[in-house]
Amino acid sequence: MSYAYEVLQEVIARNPGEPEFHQAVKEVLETLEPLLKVRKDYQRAGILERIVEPERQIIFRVPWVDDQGKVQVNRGCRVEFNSAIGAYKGVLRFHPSVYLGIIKFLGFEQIFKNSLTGTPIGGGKGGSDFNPKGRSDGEVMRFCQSFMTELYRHIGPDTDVPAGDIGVGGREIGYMFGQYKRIKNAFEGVLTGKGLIYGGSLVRKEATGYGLVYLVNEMLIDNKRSFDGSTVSISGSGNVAIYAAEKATQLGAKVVTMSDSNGYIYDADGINLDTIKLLKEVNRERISEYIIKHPSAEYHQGCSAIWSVPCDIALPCATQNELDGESAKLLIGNGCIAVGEGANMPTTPEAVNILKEGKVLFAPAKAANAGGVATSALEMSQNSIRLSWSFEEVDQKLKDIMVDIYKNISEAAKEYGCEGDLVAGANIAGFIKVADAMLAQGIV
Ligand code: NDP
Ligand code: 2IT
Repeated sequence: MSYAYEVLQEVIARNPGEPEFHQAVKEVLETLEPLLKVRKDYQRAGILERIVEPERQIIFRVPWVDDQGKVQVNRGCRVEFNSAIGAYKGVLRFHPSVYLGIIKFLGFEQIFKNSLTGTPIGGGKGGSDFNPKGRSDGEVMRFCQSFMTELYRHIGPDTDVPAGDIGVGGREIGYMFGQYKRIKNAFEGVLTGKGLIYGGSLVRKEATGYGLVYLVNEMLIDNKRSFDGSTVSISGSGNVAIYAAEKATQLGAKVVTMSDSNGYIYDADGINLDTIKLLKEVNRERISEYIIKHPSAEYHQGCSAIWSVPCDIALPCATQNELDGESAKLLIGNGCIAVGEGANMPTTPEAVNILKEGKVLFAPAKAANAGGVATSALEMSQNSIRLSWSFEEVDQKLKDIMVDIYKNISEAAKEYGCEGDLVAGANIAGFIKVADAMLAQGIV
């Protein structure tokens, strides 16, 4: 039994009922095998046993009062996973599906993703089972204030710096920042994704989607392909999806699908992003409304069939495990040449294998969506020096980071005998830096 396999069995036994966390750990540990064969010092120092166990997990009650005067109670949590290379960094997710297993999978992935960015940030993640959908601004504000009233004591600009994810956008970050500042009496860069007029960074809003396209573009160029003239299928219609669509369109692609949790739209003429931004960013409406303005487009109830739409490049940007084995077969059958993960772990392990066997180029989330957190790190730098960089400056830094990530993960894959396997390359390259920092810092 290999060292990695033994640790994986222990993770499954010690963390029952957390399948997403098991899935994320399994993928990383399996791909580390070639590295662990040559780096026996990792086993001697118990690196794997330590890296799979969060440094700290905080679970707390979030009571608030709804518009009807009824008391509501949600559960909040923050998993501070690893601080070997920097303060904990990672988002807060507000979605009814949130439980510890999801936050732990996200937090675990964040360690390696953050390491890949080349910036000094550790891994953490948090969230709540609160559902902002259908809630008034007042309700969202009261929830966010209650959430921060507990969270504030665990975070800080040099300790743990949360940001936004599913269900946490500019509005929620604003309410949480306001409450933190009020309690701490300190205006500091404790959250990223802040509004531009109170310490936010230009490009942070666009960063994950743009970064995804920058990285996939490197992968395409490396394989003598390009976005120009290609048909792109995107799932989701949130922050990541919208700006992935924007950048892909700028590079000459036609984006033909987008979705929300109710269904997807197909617009053969190319999706009109102004309509999507109005629907989603301003009015918080359902994507089904798109066809009212664009009657030649189609709306389909349910999300899974989105991958049956023929495309050259697929960018899953909604949520975990949204692209399964069947979908992978459909994509291959329709001639898809590349998949780039905008969401975290959107492709099931079965689908990843099918895509690999089908020779589809595959950019894994840890690398492909790292532009968001990388730009969060740039926001932290700007907060520290109390200066703001221009859009062009931040965008250029983001582009350079994504190009570097692609180079590092493809070289790592090659060095460890799995050329072209960017899943392995990303896991190995992200892991080495954290593991070596842990070695240097002793048994802590
Ligand atoms: P948003 O909340 O802005 O958008 C999420 C989108 O995905 C919405 O269209 C939502 O539809 C859809 N969605 C959510 N849950 C489901 C589900 N269970 N089934 C189908 N569709 C669903 O989130 P983001 O765009 O910020 O995040 C999307 C993904 O990208 C997540 O996996 C996140 O972890 C990841 N990510 C985000 C980063 C960021 O900077 N924001 C950085 C890196 C990764 P609906 O509105 O109906 O719920
Ligand atoms: O999954 C992610 O990397 C994010 N949602 C962004 C994290 C961050 O802290 O900006």
